[in-house]
Amino acid sequence: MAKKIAKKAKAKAAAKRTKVKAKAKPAKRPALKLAKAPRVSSKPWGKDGKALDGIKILDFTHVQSGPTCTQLLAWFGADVIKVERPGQGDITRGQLQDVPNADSLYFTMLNHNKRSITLDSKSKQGMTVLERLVKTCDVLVENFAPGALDRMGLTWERIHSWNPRMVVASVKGFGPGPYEECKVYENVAQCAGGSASTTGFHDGLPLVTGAQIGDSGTGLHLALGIVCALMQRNRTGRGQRVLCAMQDGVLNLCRVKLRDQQRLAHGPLKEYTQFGQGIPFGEAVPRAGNDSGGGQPGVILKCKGWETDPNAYIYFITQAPVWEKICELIGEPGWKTHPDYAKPPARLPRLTEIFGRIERWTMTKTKFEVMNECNALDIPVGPILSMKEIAEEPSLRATGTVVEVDHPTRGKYLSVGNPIKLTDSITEVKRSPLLGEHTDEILSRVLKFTSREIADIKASGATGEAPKAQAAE
Ligand code: CAO
Repeated sequence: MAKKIAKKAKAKAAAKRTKVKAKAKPAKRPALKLAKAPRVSSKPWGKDGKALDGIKILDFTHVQSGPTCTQLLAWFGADVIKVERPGQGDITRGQLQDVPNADSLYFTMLNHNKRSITLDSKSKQGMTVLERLVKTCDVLVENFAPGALDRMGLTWERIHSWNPRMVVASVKGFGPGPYEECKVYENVAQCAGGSASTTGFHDGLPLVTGAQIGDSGTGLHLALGIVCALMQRNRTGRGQRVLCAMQDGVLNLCRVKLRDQQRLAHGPLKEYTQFGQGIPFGEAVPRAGNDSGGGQPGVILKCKGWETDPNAYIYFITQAPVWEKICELIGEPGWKTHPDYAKPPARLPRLTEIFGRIERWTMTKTKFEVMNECNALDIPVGPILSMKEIAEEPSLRATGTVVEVDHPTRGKYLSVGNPIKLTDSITEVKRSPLLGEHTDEILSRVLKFTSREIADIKASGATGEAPKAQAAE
């Protein structure tokens, strides 16, 4: 009997299990958490405003590094209000002037799409205006000498108490450390950031490069820092400080050289031309002439016309994957299989001879003919383009990388447009402002001072003289 009951209970339990199984729903996947975002726009691409619409920048920058940064932000749609000292303004307005009584190209090419207000920040009324600017804007960008902003009375603590949402972004020459108080210009940064010691030929002087990696390079870094700080503010509600030291910015761009410094501890840098020439390496990364930083042997070679044209040259890289095509092209098919030339390690000690042979071929053609013939075979080469050729290049005009801008006092001039292309935030390059051109409209429309208050501010001399009639377009 007991056995019968146990059997029955077992059968019941089994039936229950089957029932449960039948009832059981498939395991639920955890729901995908989609990022919260506004509805997807149905407006045509490029017709739904700009990336940084609504962001106001208090632009306290001058010379090159800071203005590069705020120009980029302005191109992406931020309202950039450039605060300049009455009478003089940004010192570059008068530097390297080519047209008398007109803002220099130095200034106009770095300050597009901005508004200018003149303000003596060291006067009482000037500080009243600045306070309202701080309370109204999202970001303050400056590249004064170390301590200058504090001396003006605009300490981080004060700014943060006036507007805790404000991002305060600075370019300085050096970060905290022994040199933090130093004033720094472009070439100082190139030297201190490791660029100069690694640029030039191994038996020559250190060289600075024409690319403004200290100024414009650091401005570019700062712009990224600002956009990140604004993104974080969306979550935290508070602003923060952003610092880009020019030494750090240059070093970041010289990253491959710090890589080579460490490789040097494990033996000579075999892809450097000096290895093939049998020149011993010292303790520090040497200047590598025109060697490529990526490890693929590359040099600058003469092209047809080099005797008279200083830019009739081409950068040629003997990339391993296209070596056989190069051999065919230059008429050395035997090198494809010859043990002295077939493999990259065998070629390293023979690079001078190999490039000499390639140059005998490039010298029979213009740099553009070399470019066309090589690219047809996927062999990467770089024609040395002069600034004249770049200025006249139709494809750069078509993409807005080179733009013609009209200016009321200097007329038409060429500038470099926004090199960063967004499909839904199209850059329109607008001329730089005249000194103090927007003082009135900023005081009244942006900062909402009454006409009585504006009259008082002006009478105090805080904004300097009103711009002349020709200043308004
Ligand atoms: N109203 C009143 N005073 C103003 C003003 C205004 N609107 N704008 C600037 N000033 C004052 C500053 O407060 C400062 O006064 P103090 O010296 O009394 O504090 C003064 O003008 C000079 O400013 P500065 O020291 O920044 O300018 P400088 O020409 O002597 O130095 C530079 C220029 C670039 C070397 C320095 O600003 C610097 O090292 N900046 C950081 C690094 C940098 O950006 N370098 C790149 C420059 S581009 O090659």
